[in-house]
Amino acid sequence: QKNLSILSPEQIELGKMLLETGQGHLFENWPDPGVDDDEKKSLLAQVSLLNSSYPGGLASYIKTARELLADSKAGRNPFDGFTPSVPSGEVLTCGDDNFIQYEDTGVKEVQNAAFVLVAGGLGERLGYKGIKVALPMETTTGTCFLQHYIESILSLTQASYKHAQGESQRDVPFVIMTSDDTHAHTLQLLESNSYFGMKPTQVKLLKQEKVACLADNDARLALDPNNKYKIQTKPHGHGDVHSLLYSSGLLKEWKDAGLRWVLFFQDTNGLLFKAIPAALGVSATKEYHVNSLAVPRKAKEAIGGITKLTHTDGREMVINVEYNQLDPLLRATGHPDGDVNCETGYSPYPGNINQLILELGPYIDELSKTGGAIKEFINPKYKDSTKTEFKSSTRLECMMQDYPKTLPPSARVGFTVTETWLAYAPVKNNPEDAAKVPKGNPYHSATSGETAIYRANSMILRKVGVKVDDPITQVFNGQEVEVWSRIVWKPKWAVTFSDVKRKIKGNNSVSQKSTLVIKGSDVVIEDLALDGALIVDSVDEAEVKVGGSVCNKGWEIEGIDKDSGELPEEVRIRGFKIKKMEQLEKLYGESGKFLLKP
Ligand code: UGB
Repeated sequence: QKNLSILSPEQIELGKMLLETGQGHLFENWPDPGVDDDEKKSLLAQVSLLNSSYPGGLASYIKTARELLADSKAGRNPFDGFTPSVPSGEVLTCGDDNFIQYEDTGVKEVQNAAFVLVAGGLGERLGYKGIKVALPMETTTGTCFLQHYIESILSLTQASYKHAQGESQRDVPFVIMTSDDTHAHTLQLLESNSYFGMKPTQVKLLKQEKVACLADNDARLALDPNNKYKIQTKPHGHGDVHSLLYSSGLLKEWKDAGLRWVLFFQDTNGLLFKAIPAALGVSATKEYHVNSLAVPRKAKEAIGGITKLTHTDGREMVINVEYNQLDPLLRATGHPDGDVNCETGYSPYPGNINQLILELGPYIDELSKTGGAIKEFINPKYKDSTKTEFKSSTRLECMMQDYPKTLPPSARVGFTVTETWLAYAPVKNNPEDAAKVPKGNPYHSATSGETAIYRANSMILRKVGVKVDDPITQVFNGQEVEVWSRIVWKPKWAVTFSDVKRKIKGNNSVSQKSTLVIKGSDVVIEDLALDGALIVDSVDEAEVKVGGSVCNKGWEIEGIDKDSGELPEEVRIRGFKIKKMEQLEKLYGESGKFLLKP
């Protein structure tokens, strides 16, 4: 009461709301006016931000928290009444006719799409101090994830225009969700690299705010132990992307501009864009409101399982069940072994890789009802079995793939499975944890993320008839990986399987020790025998044909001891570096036709 005089009317209203929702402890022991007034005002300014950045406001946050905390204390399971079964979806095999057809359809649709990257996570599991999108995706060229994503979107858009024949060309929007942990660095990375060739007006950064921490089962907001005028906050999860897109007004803007699709993806998957065109083709062909891309999942792998859930009351949904929930759900529903591989060597539940394609119209309709709020969960760590006290404060969390949970049964929700080698190689685990991954399960490390790029490109070249040598097995940072020829190309050379097929002619071979980097857009490889390193770059106006026999000492993958000396972090976490001994490197900087045939 005494302090009302120092607060604005809006702050007084917020204070009342807090008192009504059982948060009086926030104001306990406040000194008289004149002492700590700025600090008191800053607490209410923080409350105002927490209130405005949560759909429904803080009162709604506290209400949901109480309900979920009560459920958690009572041991109620969010899947009560649901039986899991294996759903059926579209299965794609890279390079077959079906794949090519879907890819073709998908490319046409790209100009009607908006791309959304969720990049607010700090990557604590990876133990990397910088932002993850700045990490090199592979170290042969040093291209970082963000550059690759942007160049892929630009090249896909170009390819889409070619199909459009005369329709007006639009710059497809690209949104990046950041957080306080990643925002400034992401902006700096973009600005210092001229947005990697994208128009700055195409790119929008939306920053997610953290949510208030909860101190106990009554959902009392937790104060910072070192500052009684500050509420502790923690990240709310990638599910925030929906409410941010909705409240930013972008969805409406996109709809008015005639867009039809919104594609979501995560921060460190260097393979994803190889599967995006075909997956978008599936969405367009099957008219899916929601399509999630999935890959075969190894039991206990830290990716969610796409599951069909059938309730005793008849409700059905196909939804991601997160990796920590799948095992208990299976055990509770008649599968005593829980999350185990079946006879294929994989879990029968396809693995969610959080690449979601939503149809914009139904998406807006749904968000108009929910404001973008996503079903949340809570994961308190209790001090003991009485479940009365927490070890540390907790908070509500939400995941972007839970969006379909509120959809009506009429919604068309599907998924598309494709090969892991083609579509999924995230960089999430630090070397120490990766080395402990059970044999046969993927490492999800910087080491496996990079070697997977070479494997995918080698496999694609094999599919179009190039004789690429078998890989050798090597161990880096305690992880056994296949090392294929280091084959890398820019998205502007090939952004679909069909592009690769068109640009590779005749009889070609690449030895295991080789490195092949194709940077120019109009480069045709014809009758090339490569045993060494070859790097070809060209301006868009140059037509280059590359063939003949290229033989030199090449570039070698050299293992390093991660614990020795002062290694840059991005080298340390992969356990190897590229040793450049000898190469043939050509740049065609003018228009014209050129032949490179040593
Ligand atoms: N992210 C945010 O933008 N904000 C946040 O508050 C948190 C994260 P993680 P996770 O495909 O590999 C997900 O931590 O959550 C971004 C799926 O839930 O890498 O453990 C962050 O920057 C799981 O089902 O992954 O697991 C990153 O881009 C499975 O699909 C993204 O969200 C798994 O990813 C994911 O964050 C996977």
